[in-house]
Amino acid sequence: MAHEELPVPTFSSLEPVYGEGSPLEEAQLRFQWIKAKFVEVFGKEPDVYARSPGRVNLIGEHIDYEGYSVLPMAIRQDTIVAIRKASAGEPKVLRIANVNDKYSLCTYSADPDQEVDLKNHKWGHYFFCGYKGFYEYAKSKGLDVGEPVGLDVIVDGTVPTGSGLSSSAAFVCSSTISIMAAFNVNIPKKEVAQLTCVCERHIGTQSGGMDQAISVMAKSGFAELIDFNPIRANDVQLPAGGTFIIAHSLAESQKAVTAATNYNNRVVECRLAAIVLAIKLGKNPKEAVSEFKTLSDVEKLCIEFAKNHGSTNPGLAVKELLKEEPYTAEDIEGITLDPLKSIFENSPTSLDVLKAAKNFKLFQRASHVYSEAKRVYAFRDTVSSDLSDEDKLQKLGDLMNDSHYSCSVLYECSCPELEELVKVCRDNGALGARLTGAGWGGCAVALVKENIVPQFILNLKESFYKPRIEKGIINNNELGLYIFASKPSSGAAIFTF
Ligand code: NG1
Ligand code: MG
Repeated sequence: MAHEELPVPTFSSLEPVYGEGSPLEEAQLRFQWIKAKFVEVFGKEPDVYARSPGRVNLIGEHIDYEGYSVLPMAIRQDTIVAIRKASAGEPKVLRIANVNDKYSLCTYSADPDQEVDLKNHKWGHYFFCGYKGFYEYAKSKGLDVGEPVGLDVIVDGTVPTGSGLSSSAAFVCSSTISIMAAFNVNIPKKEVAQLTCVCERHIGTQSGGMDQAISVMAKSGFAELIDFNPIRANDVQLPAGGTFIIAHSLAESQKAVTAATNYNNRVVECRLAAIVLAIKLGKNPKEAVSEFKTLSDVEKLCIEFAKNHGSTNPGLAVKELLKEEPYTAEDIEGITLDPLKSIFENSPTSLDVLKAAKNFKLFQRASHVYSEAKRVYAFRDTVSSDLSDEDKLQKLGDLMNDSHYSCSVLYECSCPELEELVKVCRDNGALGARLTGAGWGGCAVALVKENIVPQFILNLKESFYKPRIEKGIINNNELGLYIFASKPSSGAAIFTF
């Protein structure tokens, strides 16, 4: 059976996930600590634990929400949620605590229908998203999970936040999976991936499904090509001799806070590009608005257009039919014959985007999406080609560099710190380097030949991090959190012990 059809695995020991030796010892200590903290805060032991990892996206940025495949791998850093389901007589309250005292206790009533209070951002909101997702799923499937009851929860996350490594999805997925385990609900991983993607949107970002899909479906030793509609994970064995290094730009990307001008803005621009292309390609405006939600929806029409011009590249339609200058709202309304507000009337977060936006760069965003979608397949095809490992690595590096250029120049989701970091990586021998995740801060990922990894890390410390240590931005002893090599780690798991 395809592994996405299987349920999230349940283990009674840590070895299957954390392996042997020091990672295992570290994990054992961590779980003991979580349990002790749980008893200290709630006076009882947890029923069950769930873990879900962060991820690094190797290629395919800002295209998951447009329906295109992406190619991430899970990292070892993860979020663990320990949970106890209260009995019917106990207060119907969710109490969410953290092993890190920096995060104070969050409480919510157990009513899953209440909205997430977006005006008051709290770290516990991510758990509550997962909680809502569980009940929404149960309702949609007609599952009887009983009346809501109280839940006691302790969270321990090691994925750095605001880094483009998906601490949010690690948290939402481990939350949802812990709740499912506490309620004895067992469903295929692809359904967990789908429902966690939808429920994380309660936080106010119109995310695609990459992060949740890889967090739930990852397999140790493999990157995954993730397809959407339906969600599928295809194993990708990376060539020998190369290592992915993750390095933080030290600019924090607060996606939930900047959504209207950054992330959601791009989702809206892509939607508008799809509508305008559909109209230019002969659809009437009403039909274009109702049927063309993403650039992948309009791809077929673009390819037909391209074929009439001797090409198969949907990017040709973008080049010929969209103007390079930014569109004003009036420009677009002249094409859609409908006010933009009415197109997005059911999406409050999109209306926020319209309020904040001066204009819309449809040409640039669509050019990025179609070219990035092609690079993902080129990456996959390179990996499975009969080139030598050396040549494969070189080609993968080139694709990563092209992806970064497109993110930076066409999608404009980079920032000065990331630009500097990517350049430092390349100057120090990386075969390729690019921003990873949403961007506007966070991490870069660099592909480096295995034999130069220690020297590469030393050089980055010297040229990128040392000046920042001197300025007091980070401490020397925290450096390991900001630059590290990563191997493809395994996906979500449930632990009972
Ligand atoms: P990060 O970098 O984890 O915030 C976000 C989205 C992804 C994807 C990437 C860009 C969420 C939960 N995740 O990831 O779906 O669109 O940006 O490729 O919003
Ligand atoms: Mg995130």
